[in-house]
Amino acid sequence: WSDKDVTVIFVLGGPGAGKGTQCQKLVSDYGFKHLSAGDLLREEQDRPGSEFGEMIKANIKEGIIVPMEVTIQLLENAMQKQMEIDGAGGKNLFLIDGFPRKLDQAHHFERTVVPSKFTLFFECSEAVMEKRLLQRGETSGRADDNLESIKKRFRVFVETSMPVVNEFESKGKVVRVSAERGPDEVYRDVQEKFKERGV
Ligand code: UP5
Ligand code: MG
Repeated sequence: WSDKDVTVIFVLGGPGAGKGTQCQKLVSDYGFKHLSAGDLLREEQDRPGSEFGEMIKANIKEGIIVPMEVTIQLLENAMQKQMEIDGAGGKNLFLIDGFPRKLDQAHHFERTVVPSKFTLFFECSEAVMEKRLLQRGETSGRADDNLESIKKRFRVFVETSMPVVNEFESKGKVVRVSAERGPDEVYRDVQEKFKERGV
């Protein structure tokens, strides 16, 4: 696809930074479609007959990044499906949440699917993210919301995913928002920055 027809904003930030929470708010105010790579992987994991189910399950528990062929295919399918639903009059605005998590994924997606408009990056301390995730873990049922998995996710984020943010930053393609405060305060900052960027 061309970025003239399809707008993609990547939404990145550490585990528990609030990517999903902020995306939901943006969906209701701006008409974006929200595609969470993690949610798509969890759906695929639970899909009967999926050849990737076991691999996805094991990777998520360990906080390891699933091979991009799987994730990009799921994202592309979800975008295609959404565009078919919306038809010719659709605006094709997508928030892609939690992806790309590795430099080669970013390069491959932008080359083979569509270049991103920019990356919305939520900056948050590990102490705050840990507290949020442990609290969510009391009810979420997510296999990776436990202290051991959380520590592994933090490590992978710093070592493997931050280089993606840094590369986009060096190209002037990052919108950075502090995610330490409450959801509404964070969202106000997001809206302000989007306005500055002409969204
Ligand atoms: N909360 C949110 N915002 C708050 C705020 N401002 N103040 C106070 N509380 C706030 O929020 C987390 C919790 O905090 C919630 O309880 C929320 O109410 C509260 P959420 O919005 O869910 O944060 P989010 O950043 O989305 O956290 P999430 O846990 O989803 O982040 P991850 O990046 O860890 O999870 P994801 O689902 O993206 O990935 C999971 C795994 O899938 C990865 O570890 C990896 O193994 C795999 N994966 C891939 O391999 N490839 C991909 O491309 C994507 C995922
Ligand atoms: Mg999420």
